[in-house]
Amino acid sequence: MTERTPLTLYLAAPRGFCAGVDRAIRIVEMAIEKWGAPVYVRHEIVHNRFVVDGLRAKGAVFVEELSECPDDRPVVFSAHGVPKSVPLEAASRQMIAVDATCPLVTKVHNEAARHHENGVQMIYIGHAGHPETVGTMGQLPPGEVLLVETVEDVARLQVRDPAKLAFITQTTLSVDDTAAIAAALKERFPLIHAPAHDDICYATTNRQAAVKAIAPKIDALLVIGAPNSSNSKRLVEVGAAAGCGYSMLIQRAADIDWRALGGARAIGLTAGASAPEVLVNEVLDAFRVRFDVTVEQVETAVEDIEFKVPRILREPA
Ligand code: 2E6
Ligand code: F3S
Repeated sequence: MTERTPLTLYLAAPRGFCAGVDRAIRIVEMAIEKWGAPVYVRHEIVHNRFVVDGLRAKGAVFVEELSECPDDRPVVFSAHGVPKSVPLEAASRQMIAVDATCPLVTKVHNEAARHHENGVQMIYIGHAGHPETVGTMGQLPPGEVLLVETVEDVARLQVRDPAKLAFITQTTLSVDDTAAIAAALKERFPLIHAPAHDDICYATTNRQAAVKAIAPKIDALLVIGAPNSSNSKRLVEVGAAAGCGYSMLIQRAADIDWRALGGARAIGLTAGASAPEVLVNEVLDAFRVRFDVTVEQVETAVEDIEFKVPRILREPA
């Protein structure tokens, strides 16, 4: 038998599910238990095919718009949040609607509403077209929230009154890129109201910090996550920015380009906030088949946050 090449896998921690994802999945499961199948879910509950397929097998039906749901079945809104018009429409149709928006996204919605009530125009740092962006911008009337994606966008902004401005952010952005955009906003609009830090959530922050911690030790980084998962894609970018010449998003073990990893002796592995740990184990097993693997977990933070599900699911049927 030929000897397998030694390889060290640096496993980032924290990685994988955050409290908001865990809660959103529990909400769909509990809704199916409470009301039976089918339960409709507006948009992928979290951006992961394996999670979505698992819930579909239990009786969830995934749609993109509320117009695709019947009035007489419960609907769950995804963890990314929805524009204000969506729960209003559900109420007007007298639907049972359960909101699985992550509480940390709802906090940003509330911040936008509070500023708006005070006559403050909002600037949103985020990615165009992402459901969280659509949901958060959709908390206020059209034109009240201006979108900024890059430092260059800041120079192009046309605001109503530079003295009555505030900014908020998407929760899954790159911490470093966002700091640069926030600095550009503060330079152009010195009176702008800024959130205490930014609105990037603890899970996004911790997962990016863990990648930065392993980056100096590794030849390549693999991030388990979906192509439409913002937080997962940011981990790939953070790895590349921290010096990983090869930083790649994979959905599962079958996506690994073994030839590209050929000469690597130290590989970093992490998972986005919507990627289940079972996929991490699948990737570890795939490496063990090909290499003599030593796993080293690098833990840069301990997470013990848990979010309660909405009251309607905690009450008896
Ligand atoms: C809700 C808000 C933030 O694409 P994104 O990273 O936003 O979403 P997921 O589903 O990949 O991650 C969880 C999540 C949900 N993050
Ligand atoms: Fe919430 Fe952050 Fe997760 S906003 S869903 S805790 S990635």
